[in-house]
Amino acid sequence: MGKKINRREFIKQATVTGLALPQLVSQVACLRKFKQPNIIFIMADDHACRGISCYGDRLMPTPNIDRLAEEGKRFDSFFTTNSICAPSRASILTGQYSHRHGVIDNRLEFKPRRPTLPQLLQQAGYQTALVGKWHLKSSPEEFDYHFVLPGQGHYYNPDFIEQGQKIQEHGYVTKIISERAIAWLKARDKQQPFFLCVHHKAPHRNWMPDIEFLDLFRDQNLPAPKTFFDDYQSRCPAAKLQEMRIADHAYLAYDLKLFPLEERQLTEHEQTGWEYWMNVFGRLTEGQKKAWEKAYRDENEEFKLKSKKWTEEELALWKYQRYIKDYLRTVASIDQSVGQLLEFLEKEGLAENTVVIYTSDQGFFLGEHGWFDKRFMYEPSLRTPLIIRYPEGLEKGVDRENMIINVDLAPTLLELAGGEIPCWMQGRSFKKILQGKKVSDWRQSFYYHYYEYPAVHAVRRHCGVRSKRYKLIHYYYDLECWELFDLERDPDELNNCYGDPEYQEIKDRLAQEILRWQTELGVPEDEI
Ligand code: SGN
Ligand code: CA
Repeated sequence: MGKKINRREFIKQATVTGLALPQLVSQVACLRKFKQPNIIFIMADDHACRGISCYGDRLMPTPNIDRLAEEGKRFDSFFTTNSICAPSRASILTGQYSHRHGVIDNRLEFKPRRPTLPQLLQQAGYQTALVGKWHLKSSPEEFDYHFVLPGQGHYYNPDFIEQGQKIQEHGYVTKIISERAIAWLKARDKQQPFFLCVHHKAPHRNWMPDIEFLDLFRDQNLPAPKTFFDDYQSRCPAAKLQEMRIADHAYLAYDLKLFPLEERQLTEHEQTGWEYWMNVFGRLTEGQKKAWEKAYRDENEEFKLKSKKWTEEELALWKYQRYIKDYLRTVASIDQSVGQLLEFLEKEGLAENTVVIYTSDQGFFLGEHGWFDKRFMYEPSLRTPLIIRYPEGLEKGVDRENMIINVDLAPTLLELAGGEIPCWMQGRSFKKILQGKKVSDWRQSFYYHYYEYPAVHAVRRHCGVRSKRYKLIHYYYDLECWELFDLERDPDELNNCYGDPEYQEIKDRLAQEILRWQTELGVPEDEI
């Protein structure tokens, strides 16, 4: 028997081995026998599966994203490993979990110690560009070209940083990003394959739609999820202690577009929201402001007249309507943009040899449990859309079974591009799955870890494991509490069966599974 090592020793060894290997990454792939595909990686910000019609929900039609799915493959079991922006983006770039690439929350700067996906693709002969949201604090020098939003960016008349230079654009963010992406495609070097990232701001908070979609859903009532009035019984205290309830934490002006606000509505909380609102609304031109005032005026007047008489439930449901409609209106622009890109590829004869990916940095709560935002390991924020179209060579259809995670994207794209997958990547290429082949040793569970607490929305730190049927969550740090869900019997995750003797064996097995993954992935034992 070999020498038994403890977790700390295991992690140390894994790190040391990892450090010695960048040199082993393949050099320029100039003599490849196959034609390297172009890659367009479209990533929205906070786009939940339920906000895409081909994912089965009827909230709104997204014909262009659906078309991509019809011509490609839709993954129903794609998950993020830390449901928040910067960590997820860094995982996509590195193929590593948060603790390994170092960006465990949105507050940290991305300082990669090894070549990231665009650099590895450059080594494989690609030209690379990033247009849209970056959010990793550093300057995205690893791309040949960047045109990025500073920080979270703005919906209207946004600033951008183009190759290090700040400029202000006029118009709506999703349109500008699409135009700039297409402009880069037109000007690219046609001798080289390309990797283009189109990273949208929408549908991120505060959900400001383009003027052309302000009237979408007018006079319609969109269904609220059945868990909207969740009372959090049986769950750990974290579910109650969050600060992301539509009814309580969405700002009237900034989030729900109730403007102008009356004196009585200006609590301390609303004063903050009002300042945020003035900041974003102040960016609009006079013409844009007029269109906004016209679009919201009647409903806001009605709210002013009637809301004093409403019950708490009625008020919460009104807020939900405003929230979900604005969220989906911003999605309408994303769908439009996907259509424009697909059309461009066709027109240029690029459709056949371009892999087009549609995804998001994570999922989002669209009113489930009464919430907006993400962070929790619950399904609406954990599950993330993933659609891949590559007309040459990949199988079409829907993959419901295989659990794919965000760290798998980098190795997969590298393999599709004919590059080599460096050993420091913790994800695994799912190229075979894309080709419709059965991969018998594919993972049966995956590990999740959320760290950003204390912070906005007050979601407690937790880690956990999800298998096809079960999910075990461990809240630690300021809480010590466990949740176990049987997703087959309880897909909405309302019934924590951690204490149920019927689940004793499953609970123990999953707890072992958490430890196994922590060891394998090198998760530090001490809090980070
Ligand atoms: C901002 C939002 C939060 C959101 C984080 C992280 N507030 O702080 O609601 O959770 O971003 O989002 S806002 O008032 O600035 O809109 S993330 O997608 O970047 O992780
Ligand atoms: Ca996000």
